[in-house]
Amino acid sequence: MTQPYSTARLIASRQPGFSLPRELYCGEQALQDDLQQIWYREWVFAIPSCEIARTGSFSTLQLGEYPVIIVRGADGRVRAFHNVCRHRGQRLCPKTSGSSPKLVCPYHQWTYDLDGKLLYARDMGEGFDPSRYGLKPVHCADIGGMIFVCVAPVPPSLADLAQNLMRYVGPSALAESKVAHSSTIIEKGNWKLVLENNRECYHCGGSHPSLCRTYSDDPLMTVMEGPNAASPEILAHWDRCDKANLPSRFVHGDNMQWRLARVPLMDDAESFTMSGKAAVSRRMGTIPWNDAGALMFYHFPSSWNHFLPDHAIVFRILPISPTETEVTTKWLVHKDAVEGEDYDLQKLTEVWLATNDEDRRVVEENQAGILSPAYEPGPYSPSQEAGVIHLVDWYCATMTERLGLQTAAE
Ligand code: 3BY
Ligand code: FES
Ligand code: FE
Repeated sequence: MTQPYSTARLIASRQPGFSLPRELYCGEQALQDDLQQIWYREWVFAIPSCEIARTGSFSTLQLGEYPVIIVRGADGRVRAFHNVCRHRGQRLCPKTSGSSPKLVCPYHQWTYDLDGKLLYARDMGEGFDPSRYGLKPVHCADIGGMIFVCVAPVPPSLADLAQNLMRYVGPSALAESKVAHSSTIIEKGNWKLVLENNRECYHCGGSHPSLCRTYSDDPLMTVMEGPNAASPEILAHWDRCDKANLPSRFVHGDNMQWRLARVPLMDDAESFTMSGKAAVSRRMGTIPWNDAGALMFYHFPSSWNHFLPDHAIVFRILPISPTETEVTTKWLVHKDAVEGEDYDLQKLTEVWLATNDEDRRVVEENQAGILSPAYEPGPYSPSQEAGVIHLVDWYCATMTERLGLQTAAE
């Protein structure tokens, strides 16, 4: 098959430490390769488990070409399935979330149990064997209240991430929380631009007046070298957290695919609010102090998160087209916190609603500039954009390994 360019060749030609070649940010073939080699092979953060707390609660997402449904069964287990009816392929559930005792196809009402078994199909004739037409499963893992899915036949190992993530988010007791607010926006930018922008705070001072009230844009606050190598302020915070058995030190996965670290906010701020004070009077889980800082967790390719003492904010990105990305943000609070009494929704959400919109604008302008034939890759700041370098290095290494193997097998 002839292609206008090869993603593998473009990646091989890139200059380390520089932004990527143009086609990787806007080409149709690049997106197809990203989907095939990354999005359909990696674990993708889907939802917080508290969103489907009860039997029959479900949530759906569109992962590239794959519609997926995640549902809680009568046994309490969370399962994921391809959201595709086994009769004639209708998308089984068109809603993004809801609750239903059974999964009923809207077309001809084939009816599936919450574990995917086909329970009922009208007038299918003698010899029809419903056991052959259960929903197709998708790999699904609930790690400490964060649900990940993977559409690959054999998913990569989650052991290392699972062990660390459970330990770090454990004190936030995500399973004992609820979604106070959810926002979904489409950014007109390639998914890698959305993620690159998230991995640095070089732009924060110029773009995020409200976030910068409580979050330091000093690269020393986001760039950590190891569990004992960070700025004196962070090291002091980690010492204090250690004494309270609050896992906080920087840990990361192979090739920096994920990272966990708890960092203090500015001037003893408690939360990402305009005042710096907690937005929710009831703390989550067993976090011991209002000023425990933000546990930062990212996982490539789909997610970044902030677990604060009073609330958590989880973010999920999904590619929509070469130049469009869906960004979903959810604000979690203790399940017994009452809106209007324990928190004010506007105060809880205003900083990150504004920040998301500010990020959307810079990402869209970044994409608009890159669409120019005059764009050429430019250098990342080694101190300010080390996180972006980790991202593009992970991306290029992963793609090269997989596209390379594919070529060798041909
Ligand atoms: O979209 C719906 O409401 C239903 C419930 C579960 C499956 N779906 C067809
Ligand atoms: Fe689902 Fe016919 S396509 S019942
Ligand atoms: Fe930003």
